[in-house]
Amino acid sequence: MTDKINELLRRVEEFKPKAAAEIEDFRIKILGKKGELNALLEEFKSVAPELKRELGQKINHLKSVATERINTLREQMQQAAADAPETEDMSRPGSAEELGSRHPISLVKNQIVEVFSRLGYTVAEGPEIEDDWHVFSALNFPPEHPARDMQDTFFVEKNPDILLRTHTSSIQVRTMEHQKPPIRVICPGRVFRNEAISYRAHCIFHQIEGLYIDEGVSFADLKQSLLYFAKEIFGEQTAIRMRPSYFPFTEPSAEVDVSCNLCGGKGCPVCKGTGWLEIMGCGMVDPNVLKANGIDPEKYSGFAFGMGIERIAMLKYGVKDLRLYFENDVRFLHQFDTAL
Ligand code: 2NM
Repeated sequence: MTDKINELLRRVEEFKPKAAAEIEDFRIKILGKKGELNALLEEFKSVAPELKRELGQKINHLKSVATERINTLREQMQQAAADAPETEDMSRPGSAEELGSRHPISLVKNQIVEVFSRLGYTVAEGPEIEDDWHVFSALNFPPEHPARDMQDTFFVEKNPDILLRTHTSSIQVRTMEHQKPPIRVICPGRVFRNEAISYRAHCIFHQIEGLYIDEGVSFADLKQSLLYFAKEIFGEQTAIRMRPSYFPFTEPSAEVDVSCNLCGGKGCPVCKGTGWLEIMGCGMVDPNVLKANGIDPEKYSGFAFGMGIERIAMLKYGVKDLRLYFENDVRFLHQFDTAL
């Protein structure tokens, strides 16, 4: 047994690890529960009593030498790692952080909101999943109106009362519910229509609608507000014209065109030779809509307007295909970095 102890002592003293993991392996092998030291102690139990004293001392000595050696080797290994020269080349140039850029739809939305906030409008928002009342009934859409058809509107599950809003006018209905005139709100948001996707149509797009209700609001107020808006967005030289139109929620209603900036009104491929570009719809809020929303049409009148943000951005930036707004190709998105 003395030979075994001496042999183990020699191995402990000669142990020269190359890596930190070797030290732990060695510790388990020698000092671990099923290690060689415990095997010796097991053997020690059956040693003759007169030899116990000497052998016991030898084993204790072996244990303390082994423990100490392992601790020392561990410390040396840690120190060596800390002292090792830097392997990274600290003089290499850093990798540039690429900055994101604002989406053109957000840029144009912010510009439009900015213009109307100068006219005293505040921003209102509302839910994208709506009910029939806020999207259609409160806005004077008759029960058989084609916009209510499956063809145009996305319904949520099988309930015909729950649907994705097809315009942001539903936000204005919600505003009229909890606010008495004077009301001046601008409502940006995502809208949803069941349309085939092409360069000029998408099933998801962005609208911004405005509503102004007070005593004595007239069509002349509407015209001046929209002329101011057009000049702010498309430039001081911009003119507008209005063409009679129809919407369920306004009477009278009109389409608004701006003079084509590219040809100065002479006619070019962008304005299809007309000198004018359609930018929005508008009108005087139908008395039926005021009544449905608890506002007395004898006392109050108002105007409303609505536009597609994608279309305004296309005209402003010359974007030819609506689908580009939804593909998020950074080569497209980065072109608007400094657009504002
Ligand atoms: C448009 C065109 C004309 C409109 C009407 C209303 C409300 F809530 F007052 F009835 N909100 N938006 C409106 C009017 C929207 O978008 C082309």
